[in-house]
Parts: sequence; structure tokens; C-alpha cells
Amino acid sequence: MILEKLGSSLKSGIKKISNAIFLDKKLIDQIIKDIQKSLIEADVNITLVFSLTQKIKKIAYDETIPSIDKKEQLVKLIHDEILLILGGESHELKLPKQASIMFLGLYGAGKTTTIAKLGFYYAKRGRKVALLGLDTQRPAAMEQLKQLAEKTKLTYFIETPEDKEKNKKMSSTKRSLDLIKKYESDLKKYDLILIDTAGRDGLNEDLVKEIELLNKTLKPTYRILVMPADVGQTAKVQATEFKKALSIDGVIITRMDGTSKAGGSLTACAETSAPVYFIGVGEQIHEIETFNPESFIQRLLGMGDLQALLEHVKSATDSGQQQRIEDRLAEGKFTLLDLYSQLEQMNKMGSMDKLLGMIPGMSAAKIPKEALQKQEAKMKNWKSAISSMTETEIENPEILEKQTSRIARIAKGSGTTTTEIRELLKQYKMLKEMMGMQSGMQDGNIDPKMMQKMAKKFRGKIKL
Ligand SMILES: Nc1nc2c(ncn2[C@@H]2O[C@H](COP(=O)(O)OP(=O)(O)OP(=O)(O)O)[C@@H](O)[C@H]2O)c(=O)[nH]1
Ligand SMILES: [Mg+2]
Repeated sequence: MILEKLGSSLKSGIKKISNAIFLDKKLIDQIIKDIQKSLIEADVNITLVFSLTQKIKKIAYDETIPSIDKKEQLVKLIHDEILLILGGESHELKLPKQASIMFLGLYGAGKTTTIAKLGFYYAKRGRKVALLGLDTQRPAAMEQLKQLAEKTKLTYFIETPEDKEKNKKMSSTKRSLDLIKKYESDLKKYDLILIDTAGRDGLNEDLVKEIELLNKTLKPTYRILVMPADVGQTAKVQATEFKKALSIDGVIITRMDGTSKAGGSLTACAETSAPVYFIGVGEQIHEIETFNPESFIQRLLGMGDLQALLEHVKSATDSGQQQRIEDRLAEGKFTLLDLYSQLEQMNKMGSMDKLLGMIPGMSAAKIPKEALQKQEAKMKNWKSAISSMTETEIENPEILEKQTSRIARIAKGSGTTTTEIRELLKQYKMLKEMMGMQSGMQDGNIDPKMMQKMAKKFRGKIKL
């Protein structure tokens, strides 16, 4: 369907955020680049794209936000901002008991087709609909409306060949006014009248004059501008001009199915505060939908709603990650990434103290505050170092010890020192060994003897 590409790249961006263990700068920059590219391809205004990226960066680079919260905030931000640029709340066309809608727009915008579609839509919902054809300009217009009305079994009032012959000396505007008079009493029997008007090449004086006259005579409940989605961002100029000249009440965007520029026209309408009431999504009579930004974005992102999306982020972060580590351990695999997650988890719990306290013989080792701060700084550098490693290096840190040139490269690439990286590797080795011993525990019960053995072995070695 429409904007498929935008949807899939937004989805993949959100997935990358959800699944990331580190939301590091490299990853964030890549996600931002993808989102930017697809929004621009969907013809969304560059200023809006830029403002969205700035907001993403502000959260993503904020070191004070914990990783889990950051993921949630980012997903919520992307959702909310796109919702906003699509117009925020949805607008429903509220029709009184007796209503009429006049449709305006340039040549070929989709007015006549949309009228038939809407007539069909409202008739199905119990309205007594009549179509009124006032496009006396284009010779084939009346025949087109008639055919569409017959196909949809709707009542229609048009200029007959006899009317045309009788009024052949009149201007087309006058002929339209004459039709209004002719059908005045007939139209009273219907509770929804959909009025087709003539298009023009542009919003010129002629068109404004004609529409003003029709508007004054008909006094429709609503004046709706019809625009095809392929006008992209220029929808903004069109909507603004029509709003100024003719005080339109809202917009219908047609041909959403056939263009990559749909994002441009939708967001342009939101920018001019012209509510988009319906979108046309195909040539068939039933291919019209009410436009609701929230459900539109849900479809784009492929999630039920924001809540479901956030739940997904949470579960991908918590249990998914934990499960992964457990699986790896079961397989006898333990990588640097797992080490980092474990350390981060411990840090988050503030439980280095507690953890050590559980080990007999280590309880006396009270950790001073400065040491914890030092540990945090160290973690930050380790994180940068791991980010600069290749996947093979992360998965098999042993190769770093064999090929020390790798350590130098990583240090250079991450702005850390080789000493720091060696220390990280030492911690890794030690923890891996510790894990190996732990796996000898029965049902997760800590065997005090084993603990003491571990304490003895590692006393003084866990560097903080
Ligand atoms: N694919 C697709 N085609 C559409 C849609 N809406 C309208 N069209 C097509 O767009 C073309 C122009 O539609 P019309 O309804 O004749 O446009 P109009 O604004 O009445 O044109 P004028 O009366 O000449 O000003 C037709 O071929 C329609 O079938 C849509 O949502 N999707
Ligand atoms: Mg038409």
C-alpha cells in the first residue's frame, strides 16, 4: 500500500532501536540517516525532517538517560512526531441532518470520482444522497458523472443536452447557476447533496469568481478541496491559496495509491492546518478511506498502537537480551557484549556492593563512592572500545590477545588506551572463568564452599 518504503524503513529503525544493546552514536547516526532518507523520498518537507532528527539526537545522545528509558523515549518520539506531521488528531466531517458539500479543485484532481465514491460511502451509511453536476465547462463531465452515479445507483442531477442547447448563449457559470435553480425543489428531498464543480489549470480569477457565486447561491455546509497526492509538497501552496481565496473547510487527497510523494501532500496539509478528511486509495468506487493519522501511522509502523509498540521495545530489551545471554552461556559462549551487558546490569542495580557482599570473605570490601564513579567512567570507555570492534572480535575476544595490532587499532578508533582494552580483556577472562564455575551450581543454589573457593581465587583481582 501507500508509503510502503517509508513504513518499512521506520519499522526497521524502530527494530534496530529495540534490539540494540548499545545505542551508540554510530547506530543512532545510521538510524537517523535511514529515517531521513525515507522521509525525504516520501517528499516530506526537509525542515520537518531536520527538526525530527534534532529531537532524536537530543534524546539519543543524552548520557543521563538509562538505556531502557532511552529506547522507549525514542520510539515514542518517532511515533509522536510523525503523528504530528501527519496532522495529529483525526478530523471527522460532521454532517448535520441536512448537509451539502461542494468539491473544488484543479483539472483532473479527482473531484468527480471522489463524489461518486463518497456518495456510495454515505448511502451505505443510511444517507439519502444526490449528486449535483455543475461542471458545465468540460463537455464530457456530465456524462462521466451520470455513468458513475448509475454504477453506484445514486440519484444525480446534471445538465441535459436540452438544457445545454437552451442555454448555449450563456457563460458556463451562468449555466451552472441555472441548473441550481432548476433542481432546487428536487434537491430538497435529499439529506446529503454532493456538488461537482469545474476544474481549472490554476486558481485563477475565473475559477474564484465562479466558485464564489456558486457558494453564495448554494450555501453548502462544507467546501472541500480535492488534490491528488502526486502534487507532493506543493499541496501546501494549493491549500493555502484555496483557503485564502475561498475559505475551504478541508481537503481530500486522491491517488494515494500511485505515488511516492504521498507523505509530502499529507504533511503539507497538516502544515497549513487544512484537515484531511478522506484519502482516495484506488480507482474503484469503494477505494476511499477516512483519514486518521493515528491509524495511518499504526499501519506504517505495523503495530497495533503506541502501547503495543512500547511493550515490544520493553520486551525486546529486557527478556530478549537476558535470554540471549543465558542461551550463550548454555552454549558455552560468552562474548564481550555479554560481559558488558552483565556489568551494566550490575551497575544499574547499584549492586556491585551487594554482589560482592554475597561472597563470604568479600563482604568486608565496602566499595567507596569514588570507586563506583571510576567504574562508571571505565565502563564508558569499554563501551566505546567494544563499539569499535568487529563482530568476530566481540564474539571471540581471544583473537585480540593473539593479534595485538588489533588492540592498537581499537584503541585508536575508540579514543581509549591499549591498557584499558587489556584490562577489559582481563575482566572478560576472569568473568568467563567465574561463569564456568557457576555453571557447576545446582539449581541456582549457591554452594557456600564453591563461593569460598571463588572468593579465594578472585580476592583482590576484581578491579574497580
Ligand atoms: N488510482 C487512482 N486514481 C484515481 C483516484 N481518484 C481519482 N482517480 C483517477 O483520476 C482521474 C481524474 O479523476 P476525475 O474524478 O475525473 O478528476 P476531476 O477532478 O473531476 O477532473 P476534471 O473534472 O477534469 O477537473 C480519473 O482517471 C480517476 O479514475 C484514486 O484515488 N486512485
Ligand atoms: Mg470532474
